Amino acid sequence: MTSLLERAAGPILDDADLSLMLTIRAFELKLLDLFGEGRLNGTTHTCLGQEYVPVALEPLLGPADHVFSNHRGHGHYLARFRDPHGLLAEIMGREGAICHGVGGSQHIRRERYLSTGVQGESLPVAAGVALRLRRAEPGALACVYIGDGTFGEGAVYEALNLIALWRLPVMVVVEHNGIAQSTPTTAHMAGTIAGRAAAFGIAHERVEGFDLPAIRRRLAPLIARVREGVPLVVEFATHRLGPHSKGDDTRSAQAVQEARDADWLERCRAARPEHVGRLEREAREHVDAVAEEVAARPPSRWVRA
Ligand SMILES: Cc1ncc(C[n+]2csc(CCOP(=O)(O)OP(=O)(O)O)c2C)c(N)n1
Ligand SMILES: [Mg+2]
Repeated sequence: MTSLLERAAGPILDDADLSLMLTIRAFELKLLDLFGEGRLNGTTHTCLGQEYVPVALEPLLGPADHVFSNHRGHGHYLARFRDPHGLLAEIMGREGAICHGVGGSQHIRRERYLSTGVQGESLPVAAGVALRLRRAEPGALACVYIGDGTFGEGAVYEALNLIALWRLPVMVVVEHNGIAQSTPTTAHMAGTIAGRAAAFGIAHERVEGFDLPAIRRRLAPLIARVREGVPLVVEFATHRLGPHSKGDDTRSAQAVQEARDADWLERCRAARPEHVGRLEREAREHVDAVAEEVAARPPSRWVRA
């Protein structure tokens, strides 16, 4: 039986996973600093607190799989490509930007990765891509990240209907952080995500906590079934640590504190303060060096081919 202390401290994670999660954390904090200094344009939505979700899924996905991301997508991109230089250059509009600086934080396309800031837009697109995959590249899937609030979009249900009816290889990953911008889930969602998936006969799995090896063991056979045309909704019960975007946190101090108490990093630090502290420093130094190098680059130029 695990002791109270062990449970408060959280699971022991692999260094490679931890370093990737910490790099995403450091990247997001750096972005908020750069915005604060007036050095970035546009907007940003950080995934602070949710970093472990794409890191958990990353080894379960392959290069033939498509990933559809949303407005809160930096972690999704970094977990897939480990490319903080390209992403920061994209957000800063510098040479080496993934999309020549035209897409910015929310609109990125690279190989089989596409993000959009338009809520609910990606699910119908993913359904179409999955139809093509089923016919032309059996075994590949489309993974779509959406938030709980995005379940308020009608397009989500049109897509779920076809995904179920046509047995499309789609995995919908719901990052359920309990809030949509400023509206708590309790004030915007009737019923549950599980109930909504069930209405279409789609399998649903709810994931709590951040024990990455355990999550992977549980999801691996379900994702193998997705590849055979049995779609899946995976709901991660997670926490948004930061504001919705920048400086627009409308939550009560108590709600923010609850998110902090649940933070995977706090719990990992508690388990191994020195070890995690060292990895944290390394990640911060790495991201600082990336930012310095990218900020010194000339502006990116969009040259039509
Ligand atoms: C079609 C559309 N409507 C509204 C918005 C503005 N908007 C951006 S994020 C957001 C809330 C999304 O909440 P959720 O899906 O829970 O994702 P989270 O921000 O919590 O990660 C809203 C309303 C938008 N981008 N697109
Ligand atoms: Mg949300």
